[in-house]
Amino acid sequence: MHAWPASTVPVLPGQGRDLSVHDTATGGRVTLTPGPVARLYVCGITPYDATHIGHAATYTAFDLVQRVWLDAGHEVHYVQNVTDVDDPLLERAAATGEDWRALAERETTGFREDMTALRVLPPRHYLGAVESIPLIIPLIERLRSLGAAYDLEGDVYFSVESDRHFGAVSRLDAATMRALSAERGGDPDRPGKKHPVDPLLWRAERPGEPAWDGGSLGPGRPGWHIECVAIALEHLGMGFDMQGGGTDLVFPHHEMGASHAQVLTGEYPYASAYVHAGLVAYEGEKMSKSKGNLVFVSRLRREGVDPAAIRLALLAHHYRAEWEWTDAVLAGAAGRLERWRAAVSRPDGPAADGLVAGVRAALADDLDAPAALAAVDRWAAAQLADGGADPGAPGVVSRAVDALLGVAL
Ligand code: 5CA
Ligand code: ZN
Repeated sequence: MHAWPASTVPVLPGQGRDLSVHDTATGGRVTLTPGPVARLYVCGITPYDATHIGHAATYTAFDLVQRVWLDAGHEVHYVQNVTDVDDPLLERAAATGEDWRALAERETTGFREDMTALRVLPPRHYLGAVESIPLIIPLIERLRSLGAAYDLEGDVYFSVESDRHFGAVSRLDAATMRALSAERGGDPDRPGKKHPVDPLLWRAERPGEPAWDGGSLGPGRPGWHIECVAIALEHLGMGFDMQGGGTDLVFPHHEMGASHAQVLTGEYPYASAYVHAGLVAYEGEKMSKSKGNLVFVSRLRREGVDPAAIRLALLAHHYRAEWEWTDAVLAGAAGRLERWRAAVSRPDGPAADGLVAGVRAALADDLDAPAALAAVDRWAAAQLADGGADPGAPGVVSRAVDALLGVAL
């Protein structure tokens, strides 16, 4: 699968710092020290509907990770998947009578366009579940041969008890795991399972559902967690720097992914940090496809909203916050964009060295985008009030805002 085009990233004078982030697995801060190559896996969309502001917020948060690492002198190997076959996609296609492949292709195309408009830098490898099936099957066969997988009426399950580190990502109690499993695609009440939260690795063919030849697994389709593991292990390898997604992926998805990989490789941990973005709400509830309270990026763009204003509206909230999208949030961002553009369009300005250092420090400190915006606000306010004598300053500010925040002024 192809990703989307990258906007150019200006190189700034000096060098950024190493990134410190809140890690879900430890519940505290970790400062990541990637080698020359920083390795990032961010879970991609399930393409059955258009990109909403919640998705955009999550991918913009991890875009900051890529930008901070680039600025710190790393090469970034960023991998993302597209869950282009899974229950919600098949259910939506069945409900509307559309071919599931056509639906997935259309929504993935829309996602690429939205990401391009928001200047989210693309992953280096962008892979669909369907095209990754040849990678997935041998992993499931290996889990079986290790005694970590078992068959149930033709389906194949992963045994969570096979991983002695199981639970280390989410650190949740058994009752909460069970409840979240039921809510998020699992089947804790299915009779015959070894453990209620054991997830599917391979779902045997059902009438009317797509299926692939699984070799010794029989015809069927892959489970959700093993999809991301197969793609991450193939393109990043074990022990990569960061696994990212929204908080709804902590359990079961990232917990199961870590366990699958740890059992497969005998190594620990799967990722150095598990980083999760807070869920964005609209009209009082978490924005979700199932609730239907969605604000689509494509709709805002069609209405003439500048994607840079959408991006600034997202960046005005810390990625871990759970915040609500409102018209006022967007209006505030549009006003800020206008002030910043006016400020950098003047020929001279106040010295900008402090601003570059301030934005760098804010982002390295658990991606504190609101603090980074405040640093730019201060420079813009001084520029608009009193101006300054440094002829290079507006250009430096403009390049820093572009490189580190992804906003073209
Ligand atoms: N395909 C899987 C991951 S492998 C999936 O969760 N797809 S998704 O389309 O449902 O979500 C894509 C990303 O957007 C996930 O990281 C998810 O946590 C995030 N996301 C979904 N809803 C919101 C929201 N309201 N606010 C912030 N992020 C969200
Ligand atoms: Zn995933």
